[in-house]
Formats: sequence, structure tokens, C-alpha cells
Amino acid sequence: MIPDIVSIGEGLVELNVVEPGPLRTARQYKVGWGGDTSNFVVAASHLGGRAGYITRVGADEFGQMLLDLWQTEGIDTSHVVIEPEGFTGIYFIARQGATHSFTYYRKDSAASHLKREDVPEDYIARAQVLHVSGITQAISQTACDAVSKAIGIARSANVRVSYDPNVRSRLWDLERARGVVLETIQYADFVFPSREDAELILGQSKPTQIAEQLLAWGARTVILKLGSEGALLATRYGEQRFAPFRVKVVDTTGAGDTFAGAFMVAYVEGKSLVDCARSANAAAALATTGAGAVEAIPRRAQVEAFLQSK
Ligand code: KDG
Repeated sequence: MIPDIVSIGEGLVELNVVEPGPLRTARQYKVGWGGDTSNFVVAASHLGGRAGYITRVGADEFGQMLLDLWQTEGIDTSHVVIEPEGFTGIYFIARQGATHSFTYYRKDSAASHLKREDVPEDYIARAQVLHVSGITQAISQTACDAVSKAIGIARSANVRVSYDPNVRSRLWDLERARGVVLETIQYADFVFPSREDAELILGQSKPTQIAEQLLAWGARTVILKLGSEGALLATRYGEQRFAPFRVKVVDTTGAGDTFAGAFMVAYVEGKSLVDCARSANAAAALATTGAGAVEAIPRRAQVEAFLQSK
């Protein structure tokens, strides 16, 4: 299978508290999968896209668990490297209401050893979309370089670059994050920041101003994810606000990744930017209705039925 949508990054095994609360009181965890770019390819595949993933996993049980997920989901894994001596990262989710916090055990993981040599030129050049994230850039310098190489290939082959800054201040120093994120935005056709990302990178929290600054910085299309306030789509020709879909929120983990995955699938299908955003907004809302990053990512039929019911 030649994928239309390719991403590069780190998949993680996820342990999510069963009862909302901090980790110190947790006694039971629900085991699942996470990692923003992995969530993105799973969402793209659920929504009907042909997705491929470039990563490294350890030759361990958790690496196998991720490979099983990607293969079951029909994601191309021909560029997943299994590191004999490496380990696969994990993270815990503590939840309080709709907010969550992550605790990672991923430093020096196999995926953090991603490097330029892992990035296959033809694979990216034959795709229609390359999706990259700030988390991949944050996990190590070699992974950051691998992302730059992937973007370079995509741009010379006229492949659209989709970018989620996904700023995690636990993973890198804010000054470095600002420099790398602002540089990457200049090469991105689609930028999917959250309001929190924009606050950290631009020091700005007003949606219109965020969009204007990112467009001025070189982004071609900005899709600002506003969580319970919906989304804002902006290009240099104008902007449009998308009201949130009201759902019963259980866990917002992975909703932003689902948003970007659904948007890019609709884009590859030739839909208008407005239709892409509408479908993404619905998919992201549905993704919040279950616990964990992956389990609640909706299938295409669910998104279509949900949109028809509105
Ligand atoms: O977007 C959800 C991700 O943040 C989550 O799955 C864990 O990738 C993760 C990370 O590095 O925070």
C-alpha cells in the first residue's frame, strides 16, 4: 500500500487512571495507546485515509503492542524500525474533570533515536500529506533533524505539510521550542495549534490575533483548535469560526490529533477547507466521549451519522 498520508513520531503505551484523580491515588489503569502522531495516523485511517507511519519501537512487549495496533488499523508499518536494544516509551494520564496531565517514561526511548537516515525519500515524495509535530521535534535533536529532513523532502516534492506544534513544556526548553516551532510554521501548509500552544509560543490568547500572527509568520492555513469553544479556520482570504459540538466529555486526550487526522483525510479527498474543518470538529468532539487517546477515535460512519444528526 502506498500511503497518501505519512507521519513521523513516537507511539507510546498509555496508562489512564480508571477513577479520575491524581496518580498517587490511582489503583487501576486502563491500558491503551498514545503518542500524538500515532493518534493522528489512527484517526486518518479510521476516517478512510491510507496512512503510513515512520518511527522506532523497542523489541519489547510494548513495541509489539503498538505494531499490533498499527497493523490492525491498516496503517503501513514498512518504515517502523524495531530496535533490538531499545525500549518503547509509556505515559500515564491523570484526569480531573475534562483536564488531564501526563507523566512520561520515554527519555532515551527507541523513538527518540529517530534520525535522518530513518526518513525515506520516496515514501514521503509519493504521499499527498506529511504530518509532523512539535512533540517529535522535542524528544531529541536527532528526531528533530529527522522531521526537518522529512519537511524538506515534502516541500521539494509538492507534498502538503501539516504541523501540530503540540508544545509540551516538560519535553523541551521554551526558548528552543519557540525557535523551532516558529521556523517550522513557515514551511507548513496547515498549522493546527491549540490555544495553549499559541499562548506558549506567541504569548497571545485571542483567536483572531493568534491566527493573524501565524499567517504573518508564513503559515498558509491556520486551524486553531479551541477545545470546548470549537475551532477557527483562517487563511489570508478570511476566517471562519466553527462552534463546538456539544457532547458528554470523558477525556480530551487525542482529540486534537483526531481533529488534524480527520481534516487532512477530507483535504486529500478534495473537500473544501470549510467541509474539512466541519468534519474535523465533529470527529474531535466524538473523540472526547471515551477514555484514552485511541479508543474513542471515531470511524467515518460515526462522524457522518453525527454530522447528519446536527
Ligand atoms: O495529543 C495526545 C498526546 O499528547 C498523548 O497521546 C501523549 O503523545 C503524547 C505526548 O507526548 O504528550
